[in-house]
Amino acid sequence: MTADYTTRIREITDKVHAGERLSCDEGLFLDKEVDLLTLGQLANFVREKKNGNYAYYNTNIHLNPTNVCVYRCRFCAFRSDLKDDKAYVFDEKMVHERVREAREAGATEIHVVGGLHHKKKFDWYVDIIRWIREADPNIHIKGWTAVEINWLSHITKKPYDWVLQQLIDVGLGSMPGGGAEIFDETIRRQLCEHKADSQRWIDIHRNAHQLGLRTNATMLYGHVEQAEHRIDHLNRLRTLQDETGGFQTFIPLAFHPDNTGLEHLPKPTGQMDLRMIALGRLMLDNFDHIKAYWIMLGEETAQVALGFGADDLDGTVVHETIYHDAGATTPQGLTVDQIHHMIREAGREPVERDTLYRKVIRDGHRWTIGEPVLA
Ligand code: V47
Ligand code: SF4
Repeated sequence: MTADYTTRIREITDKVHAGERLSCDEGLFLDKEVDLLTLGQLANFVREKKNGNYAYYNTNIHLNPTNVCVYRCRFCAFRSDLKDDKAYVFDEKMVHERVREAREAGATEIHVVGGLHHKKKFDWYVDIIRWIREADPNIHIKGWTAVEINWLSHITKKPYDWVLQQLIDVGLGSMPGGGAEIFDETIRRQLCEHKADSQRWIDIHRNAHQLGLRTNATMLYGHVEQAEHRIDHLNRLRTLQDETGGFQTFIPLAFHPDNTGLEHLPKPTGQMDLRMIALGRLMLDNFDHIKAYWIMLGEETAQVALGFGADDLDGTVVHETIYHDAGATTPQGLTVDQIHHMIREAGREPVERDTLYRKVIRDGHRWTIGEPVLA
């Protein structure tokens, strides 16, 4: 360890303890040179300052209404061509069935995201949200990523805020953070050349925030990107959050290579997964929450992540397909008891939240929403 290294760590530690923002240079140093335990200790300090000992989860269910997609992202194993045997499209009856299942499971949230179908018109995307709302007036609909909003704007030739408003009018409650991948334009071109570019992703989230929707943000890591691209990505998110304050959670997403166009690449290691959680917590000083998405990390790493900067595990999930098509070996869902056990074993206190981070008060499968749960 050189004197310069020790001095830099001391300076960064002082800044973190004083609640000061880290620069991109400091982020790069942390990403490239600092050991996992130092990174984790710093991130855990921030995590406990922001969220105390709480670890959040929600009771949710996924709905991927179609896997047919006009795009061919190289990292995606979920998509299908129109005429593939595995191609599917949900209709009204199937949506109602999924909502009935959600209600029986006591889910407070339905997470809706899918492919961009070659033949489906704007109305179908609106109908999916409407059908959910008709079947359940209470469930929170977190749906359609910026990539879908961009596609809908393209096919209707209407601006983003018009598209978003139509969806809000039929029941959309918030947006997931997918489609961000890596913002760096050169890397993005290698991963997903034709879909919504970085500026569009940012503009759509800005628009959503202006319309009162809370959204999440993701970063896909562990493929061809380098530390410089990750820090640039986090910095672009931090800049938009300074402007709008509309992001709730940051979710680092580990690349799963099986059945993708990047199958030759190794899966990110547990070491890297924990580093990305910690780095996100340290750089995104204006985000309240960092999510360790257990489906993607595996239950074991997600549990450890609760001590490395994460304060949220996502939810019970049920019916996850995007990661399972790409080789995830986690279960497709967990029970509330299993999540409680994971959290308690990690020394944290489980708190069931709704999508907007308010406490969920339960009476069996019936629930009501309480106060925000920030410590
Ligand atoms: O945009 C696709 C990623 C995202 C692979 O907001 C892959 O609460 C790894 O965004 N390996 C969709 N990642 C999932 C997503 C998400 C998940 C959970 C919670 C929330 C939230 C959002 O999944 C895509 C893409 O970045 N993805 N294929 C793959 N093979
Ligand atoms: Fe289509 Fe989304 Fe897969 Fe890209 S990641 S190919 S946009 S389903």
